[in-house]
Amino acid sequence: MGFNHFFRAKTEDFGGDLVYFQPHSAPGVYARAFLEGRLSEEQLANYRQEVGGNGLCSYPHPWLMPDFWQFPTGSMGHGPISAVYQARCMRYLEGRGLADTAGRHVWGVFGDGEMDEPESIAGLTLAARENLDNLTFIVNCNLQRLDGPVRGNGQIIQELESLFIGAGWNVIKVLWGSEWDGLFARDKDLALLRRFADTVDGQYQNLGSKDGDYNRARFFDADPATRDLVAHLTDAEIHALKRGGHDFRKLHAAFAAAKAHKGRPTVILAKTKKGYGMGNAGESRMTAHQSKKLDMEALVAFRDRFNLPLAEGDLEGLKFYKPADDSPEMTYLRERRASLGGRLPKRQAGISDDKRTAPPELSTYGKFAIEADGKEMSTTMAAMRMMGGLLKDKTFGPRIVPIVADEARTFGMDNLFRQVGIYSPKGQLYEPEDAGSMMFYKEAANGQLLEEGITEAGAISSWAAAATSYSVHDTPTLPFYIYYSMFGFQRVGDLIWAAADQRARGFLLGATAGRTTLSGEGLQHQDGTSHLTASTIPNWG
Ligand SMILES: Cc1ncc(C[n+]2csc(CCOP(=O)(O)OP(=O)(O)O)c2C)c(N)n1
Ligand SMILES: [Mg+2]
Repeated sequence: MGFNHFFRAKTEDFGGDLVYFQPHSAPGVYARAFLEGRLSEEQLANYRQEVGGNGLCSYPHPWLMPDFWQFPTGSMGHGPISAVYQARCMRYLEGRGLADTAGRHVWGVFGDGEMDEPESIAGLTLAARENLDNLTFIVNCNLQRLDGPVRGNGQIIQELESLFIGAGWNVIKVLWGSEWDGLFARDKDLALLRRFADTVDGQYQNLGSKDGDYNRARFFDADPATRDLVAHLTDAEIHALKRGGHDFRKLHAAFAAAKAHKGRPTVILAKTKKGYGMGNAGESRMTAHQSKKLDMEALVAFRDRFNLPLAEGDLEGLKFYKPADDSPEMTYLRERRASLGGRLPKRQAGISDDKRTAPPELSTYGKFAIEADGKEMSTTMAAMRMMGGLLKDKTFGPRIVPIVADEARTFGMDNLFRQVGIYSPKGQLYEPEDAGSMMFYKEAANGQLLEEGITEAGAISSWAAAATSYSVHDTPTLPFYIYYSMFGFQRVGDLIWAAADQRARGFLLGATAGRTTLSGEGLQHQDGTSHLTASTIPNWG
């Protein structure tokens, strides 16, 4: 649905939408790219192998496939938080007059199991608070994760609905396919609704893996009212009652409503079956996640389910199937992408020449350090002074994005509050207590400093968005994230890896690092290790 109707590619005069893909949906994205002629059979056959650059990485990795993937979402939870801070970064770039991002949309496709990661939900309230209606999450609620049900004895969709509503999001649920509509229309006393409410996800999964007669006996017959409601349906018709996430019309309606919604981000909770179309080999099975092969029976079921024009003889030894170039399917596929601006995902590898900005001479911002004259100074203070000097440069300064997680005063950066302002899309709706002072707490819609509050995961995601805007928005910015050395680094090491994977460019500063500064404060401040941990990220200078 996204590829055919909503995900717009970058063109000459439009920056394009951004899509954060569920990592293990990569094979699906590759399959589509194969149909579009972007990937060869050989590359598909080399899936999950590097083979001298002619393979395909298992998950989205901009490092391994720098012309294809934009965002590394392989570690569950990275996609959701990165999507939030990307949508916010776009507003920031707009607010500061650095890039025109209006009208562009960030889409994120995630798993229901993935939503258990703290990072997945860490940015939700920020997205609502800053009215990020340029952001849509689609959570594929197939009720399962790798090992089993996400909430065997509960209902993940209801749980997520409460969570997102509480966080201030617009929530759209796509639960039942169109085949159910007639039943709903006749169900005047809401018997179905009660059956739905009484059925836990473990049972839904079980029902999903079974045929119509089982569903009639175990689901509809449990209440005389629902039994009567489906009395006119055959078992095959009961079997064909789809879940909403497999109904293209309902999905289209949901995507369109999400896109049109103003003032808040939207989440689409789509109820699906894991392994849909895999028949006995996986559909709604406990083992769905691990099944890698389709035997002949499952292949036949797959063919039938998707109406593929293949005889049984064709299936034997079949590796890949591609409809003829002039078939209606391929024509449609190409037309849809053409109308949405072309291929996607696609990563821009460098910066356009006209967007480059040279850094100023070292002497203009680092003179005090070069000619220290025997004066000593902590590295934190020296770094901050240099950044302060860079910020004053007329052309380079505006490109700098200072980021803190509620420790600006600790690191002697509070002068920046007034000097460059703190970004807030609402400006400043109050008179700051220290309004009369030289360094008052100034919030502004074009503020430069990102004061993220106490969220290291949020701050590093913000940093990664700015550090890759050279590629994602063809707008280079130079972010400095200054964090409490120990707390800041250890907690978000995985997100730092992800930033490196997407070829981030910027500075991370573990302030008050070392065993010298705050040893009196207890073990966690005696940081002798974060330098070592940092050095384990292979592509960092
Ligand atoms: C942080 C992290 N832990 C574990 C994994 C391995 N893993 C990949 S997919 C998956 C299950 C995902 O379940 P869900 O989010 O519900 O997605 P689904 O496949 O059901 O759509 C796991 C555990 C991972 N990629 N990242
Ligand atoms: Mg799942």
